[in-house]
Amino acid sequence: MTTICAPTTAPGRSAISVVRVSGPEVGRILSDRSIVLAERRATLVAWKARDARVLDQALAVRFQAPRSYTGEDVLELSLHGNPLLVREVLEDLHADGIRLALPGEFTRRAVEAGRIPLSRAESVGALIHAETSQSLEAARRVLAGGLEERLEPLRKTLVDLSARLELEVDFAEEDAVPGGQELLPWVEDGLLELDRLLAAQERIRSRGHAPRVVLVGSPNAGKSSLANALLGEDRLLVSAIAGTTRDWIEIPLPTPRGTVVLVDTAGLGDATDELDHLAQERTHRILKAADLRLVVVEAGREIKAAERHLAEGGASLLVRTKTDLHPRWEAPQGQWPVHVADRNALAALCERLSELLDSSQLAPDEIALVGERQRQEACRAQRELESCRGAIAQGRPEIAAWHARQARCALEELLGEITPDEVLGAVFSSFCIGK
Ligand SMILES: Nc1nc2c(ncn2[C@@H]2O[C@H](COP(=O)(O)OP(=O)(O)OP(=O)(O)O)[C@@H](O)[C@H]2O)c(=O)[nH]1
Ligand SMILES: [Mg+2]
Repeated sequence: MTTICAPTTAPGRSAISVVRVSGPEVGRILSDRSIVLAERRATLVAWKARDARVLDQALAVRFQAPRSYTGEDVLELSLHGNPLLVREVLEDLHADGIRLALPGEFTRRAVEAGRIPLSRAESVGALIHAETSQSLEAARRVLAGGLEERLEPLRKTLVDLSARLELEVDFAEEDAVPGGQELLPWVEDGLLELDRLLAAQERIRSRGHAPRVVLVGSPNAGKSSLANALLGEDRLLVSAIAGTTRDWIEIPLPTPRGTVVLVDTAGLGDATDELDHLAQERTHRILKAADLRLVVVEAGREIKAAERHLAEGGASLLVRTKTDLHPRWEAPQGQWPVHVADRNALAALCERLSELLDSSQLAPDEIALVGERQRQEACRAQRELESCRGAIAQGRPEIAAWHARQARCALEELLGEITPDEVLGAVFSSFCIGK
């Protein structure tokens, strides 16, 4: 195994930058520099280049194999956080025969050394890239071993299921009625469990980013004014001239339950020139990425077919603006009347937007799968269990037993107990360098 090194902190200036070295040459690198480190104890050292120049005063920690992140000898150097300094240290190590780690290579070594199963390693990547507190929590639970704990009973059930089905095969000739029917509830329970894990992942994934709330409507409907009123600041350009907003603009809106992203757009209507046409095209494009559409229509006016269409399909709210100009008008059921100075209506709308964040909350003991690979293995286990159910119903225990075994294999691969090399390559290529 070669020895590898990489910065483990983000590039740029900071108080501290950490460089990690892992592999059998760690001891040699230290003794070449006459540094003696007690294991797992932070020690201030003068970190020297190979030509004995002092590069930095660094805090060094040594982890001895196998009690380290990678399972190998590891050295972590906390340097002053200047990218030039970090580069000098890495170049010097490189000249010493230590190569730069590939993305995710430290974690890959941890998996190969049996320090952590693949399913947990994947959650390390998910933890670093999580953009919402829900996806962060989901990754944290898998990293803490929640997935193995959760799937162990199912794995045991599948082992027992195959064994029982094989017994049915052995005794089939003595039995007049084809057996295995009493095992159907086991299969159903397994399917239900996989369903739950997949559904939780889907919920978290669809909220892997802050929810996007797109304001859409005719020119001059009051979209930008409504966005400003919700934000409580004069952020967007507003005017009585139709067609004020051209590009779509994203602005984070803090709500009591977290942040949603408001997206103001160019008004939709009869395009009068090339610019109008281009601006409206952008609005249509961003609408596809909306988690919620706020269809903005001035109060008191007839709703156009296009607006009704936007308000009916999928997640949307019909908001009626400028109610101060139409004091006698009453909003029909299900529509949201508001004007820019109506604090109560604005607060109620903001509360409604924050519900978008709530729907993705994890229940206290809920576990969600992490990443595409885990999802695919869970789907494979599901397909095998469905085939198993079909075979039992047809009185074919030998075929059912085979599918039950395949379902168990999928589950073990999901957990990373069996992992082909190319799977490891695919998983870790999406990691960052230094992880
Ligand atoms: N009285 C009153 N006027 C409003 C209200 N909301 C918006 N307006 C006015 O309506 C006009 C259009 O407002 P905008 O917010 O620019 O409308 P828009 O939908 O963003 O328009 P485009 O960007 O052109 O598509 C401006 O003159 C605003 O001052 C409101 O609640 N009450
Ligand atoms: Mg506007």
